[in-house]
Amino acid sequence: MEPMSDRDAELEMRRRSRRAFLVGGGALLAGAAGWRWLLSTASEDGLHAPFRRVLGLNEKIAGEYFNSSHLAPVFPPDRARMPRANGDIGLSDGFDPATWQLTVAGPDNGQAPARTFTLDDIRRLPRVDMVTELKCIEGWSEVVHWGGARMIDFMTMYALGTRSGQAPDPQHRQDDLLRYVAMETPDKAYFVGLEMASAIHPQTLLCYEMNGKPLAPEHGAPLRLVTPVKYGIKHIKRIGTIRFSDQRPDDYWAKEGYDWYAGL
Ligand SMILES: Nc1nc2c(c(=O)[nH]1)N[C@H]1C(S)=C(S)[C@@H](COP(=O)(O)O)O[C@H]1N2
Ligand SMILES: [Mo]
Repeated sequence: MEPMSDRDAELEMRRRSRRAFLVGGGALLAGAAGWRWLLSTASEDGLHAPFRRVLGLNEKIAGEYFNSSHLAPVFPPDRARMPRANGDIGLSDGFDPATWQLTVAGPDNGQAPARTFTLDDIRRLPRVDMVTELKCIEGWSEVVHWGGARMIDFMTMYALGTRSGQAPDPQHRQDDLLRYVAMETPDKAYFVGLEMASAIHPQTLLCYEMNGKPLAPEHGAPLRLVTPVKYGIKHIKRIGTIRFSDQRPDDYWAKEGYDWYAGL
């Protein structure tokens, strides 16, 4: 192909971004953060050098972070159904949602004290509606309408997941992000690990609603993870603790022999 001028590249980038915006239905609900992410989707492999100049990305960022920013398909809301409640590990009896708090711990270096959040702290974040397919590794899937907040918005609003203690800025300060996120149920019986790129993916949500209703206990009330770029095993229900770390976290099903990434 002909080399592009910076000007051409900029126009092309705008065009692609606009198209990505229209195609990515869920992204219609996206705010500025989502827009930034959609721009970043145009930075995947196969683009001209001018593109990269326009975007101001270095190879490392483009490769490690933004390649995984592809969007999972979204569906019209009337396609949504209630999936079976599947898997109750970590959903032990005697749990009181009224006294639930989300604990967020930094890396295990004893520096950042743990912080706690209420459900209202999550509800205060920009609400995202997302209709995506929940795919279980056992072979079934269901389209579900989720309501919740983006993980990246949670991290940005409360300045979480970085070495500096500042709000994450994946495009400009990638090295400031810790490499992994671990989540576990309050009783620690179920736990998942995510690489940071997936944690900050625009479709990775902390969900408190399912098909227009508050999350039911068997589906993970008060708060669960949904990340349609991964199989259901990663969609931990009833999150109790989130920990940011540079060590790849343990993962319940990975320990049983499933792929740690469980990506789709
Ligand atoms: N705490 C907890 N979360 C969990 C599980 C589990 O056993 N315990 N199972 C996972 C699996 S295998 C799937 S497919 C989804 C199913 O979500 P659902 O019950 O809302 O359909 O939850 C995931 N999250
Ligand atoms: Mo599953």
